[in-house]
Amino acid sequence: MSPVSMDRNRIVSVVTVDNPPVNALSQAVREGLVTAIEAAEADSESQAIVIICAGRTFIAGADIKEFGKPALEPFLPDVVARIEACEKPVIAAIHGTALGGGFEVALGCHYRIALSSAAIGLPEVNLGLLPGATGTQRLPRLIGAEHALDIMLTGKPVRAGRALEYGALDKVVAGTDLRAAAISFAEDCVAKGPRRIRDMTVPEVDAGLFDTTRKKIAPKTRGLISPEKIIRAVELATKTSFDEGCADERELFLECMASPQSSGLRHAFFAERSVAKVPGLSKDTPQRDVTSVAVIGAGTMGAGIAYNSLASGLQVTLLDINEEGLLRGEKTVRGLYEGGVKRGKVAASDMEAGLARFSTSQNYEDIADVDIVIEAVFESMTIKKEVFAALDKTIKKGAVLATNTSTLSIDDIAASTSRPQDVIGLHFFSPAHIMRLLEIVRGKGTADDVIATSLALAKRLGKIGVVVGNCVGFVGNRMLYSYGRESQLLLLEGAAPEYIDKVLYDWGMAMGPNAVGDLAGLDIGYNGRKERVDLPDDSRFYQVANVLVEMGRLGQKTGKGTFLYEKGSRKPIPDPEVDAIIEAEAERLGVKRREISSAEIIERCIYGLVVEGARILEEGIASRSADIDVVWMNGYGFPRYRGGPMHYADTVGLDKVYATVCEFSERFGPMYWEPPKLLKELAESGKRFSDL
Ligand code: 3H9
Repeated sequence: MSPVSMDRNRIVSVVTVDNPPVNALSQAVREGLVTAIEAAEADSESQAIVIICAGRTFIAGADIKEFGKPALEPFLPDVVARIEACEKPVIAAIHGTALGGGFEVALGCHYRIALSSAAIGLPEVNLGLLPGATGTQRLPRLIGAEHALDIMLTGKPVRAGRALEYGALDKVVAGTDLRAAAISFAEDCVAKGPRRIRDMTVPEVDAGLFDTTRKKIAPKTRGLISPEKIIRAVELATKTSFDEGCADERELFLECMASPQSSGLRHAFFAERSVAKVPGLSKDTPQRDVTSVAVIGAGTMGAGIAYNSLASGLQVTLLDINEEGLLRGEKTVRGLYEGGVKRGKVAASDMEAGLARFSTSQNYEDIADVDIVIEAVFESMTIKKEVFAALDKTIKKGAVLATNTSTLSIDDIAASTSRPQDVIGLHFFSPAHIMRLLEIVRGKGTADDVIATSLALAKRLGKIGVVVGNCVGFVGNRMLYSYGRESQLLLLEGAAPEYIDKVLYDWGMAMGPNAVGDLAGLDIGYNGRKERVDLPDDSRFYQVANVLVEMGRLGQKTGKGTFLYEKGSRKPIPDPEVDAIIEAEAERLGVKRREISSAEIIERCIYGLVVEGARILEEGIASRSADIDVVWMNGYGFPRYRGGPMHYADTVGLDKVYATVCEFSERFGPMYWEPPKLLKELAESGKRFSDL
């Protein structure tokens, strides 16, 4: 049965698209739309046509699942052109979100009516694309180049009220009966007849608009190709005929579609949605009620988690046995709220309501009734065990007991309680109220409903929860060890810190590894390594960082780490003293220094990640390679347009990655570079991680 149906209400034909969940423009929908428009046009009783959608939203775009496969006719630009060519007025009736190709279909219509709760947008840029069904040519004609550029370059949806002001909509109606409102509006449109955007000219634009826009977006679009193509397409709309502009848009769109960047961003889109479906965890798994949270430990992380929980509507108690620390934590929470209000991000009334749900305590008895505890104390197994033993004695039965440890064993922590089924890892990333990743670490005893509850909590906190298994460092930090290890070895072998950072930054990482170390504090990793008993027998392992910490160079907080920092500045400045320290260490350890190419830096650091990722998959610590990608894109600044380390390896080709890893194993020894069996098998059978 076609997902597009039609009925008639007196003189108005109503075409309904019903393709759950979001009415994406699959081949069947495209074909159905053309058939319906042709039938309505041929119907002598019909004088106007409404296109409306069933379910929760108007068409949310092209069907992204079809991308990367051979395109099937009818093509969307032709569908849009067919709608526009209709002799009878066609009206798009929008509820939910008209996005991408969905909004382009609406632009092919002659008029647009929407519910006040609806939004329109062209989010293709988030998928490494540009609007490819004539949106770049139609929207500037309708609302002017400046607003059109803004909508396409930010990719953000625009609320109906604002879209009406821009002229992107013709009418906005309150209430919920869109069908009735659209039919009545369509009757009014009969006398006006079709109004085609293709016949309009773009309102005059400021001569400097395109160059100013290029400069304005440059810092945010580093490395991306589609934003420039969007600007070029809109510029063409101001200079060429509609048909020429559409032909050029098509070419630019196909270039974007074929790029590895779009493949990476599309992978990111689906990967971030797939993490919520955990293999082996039924989607009907019951959840425990969570309305109150206690956060143990009022440091930066604890205060950030407390603020994040308050902002999500939860009742929060921040507990610390140290009074001074508790006061500081309370001040941090208030400061985060006040900063939000000052920047206009938080309403003053929300701050008031949030702080009214906030309390502090130094006494475990005060939190006995909470639904979930999130421990965020110092990263020491001894201290964590003491805290969990205390929680076990005081907290009500059935509460979730979570630890924010970033490396320690969940099972060992759970063993200090009588209820390992309630214990789980919730690994937040700093700053906790901003970073989107939440690693949800299941211990061997963790109950399914505790995992389901944690996934729901992640969503409530505005985070992407990724369920992983228990091992040292879980997925993210375990892989970070390999990445950091290589960048540290490269320092000894002759690459300067600022050179390594520049190469990886230019490759797309949010920051270079040395700048990240200084930001986080080199002592954090140093103390973490002290807790570990399984470090490799290698005197070079993180040795530069070790020496710097022992000299008191902890990073930004001490004004010097691997780099120097001027007072009040976060800008890393190369320090000749550090170069001398590195050279001396290399000599002491007998490491031969040499010239190192940028390609080697990238391969060693990124394949270091891939090799560890493959081991993590082999051991079942992550169930899918996409889960690893989501962790690295959302917690560690891995460029989204490369789709995460495992997707990146897939795009390079695992045969090539495997060959390089074998070469590194010969050159640098098998201790770090022994190729994982899984990588070998996939490479030899011509498969990818995503085939698993
Ligand atoms: C485009 O249009 C190109 C054109 O210019 C040119 C073409 C020639 N296709 O996000 P949710 C699935 S590019 C296929 O959890 P929400 C999604 O995977 C496109 N599937 O819901 C998920 O599946 P599952 C431009 C799609 O309520 C389910 O729907 N459009 C698509 O939180 C629910 O999704 C966009 O970029 C799709 N287009 O948010 C819009 N969209 O349940 C992309 C969603 O199996 N979509 N799915 O995991 C969104 O932004 C959000 O999904 C939306 C709903 C806001 C619509």
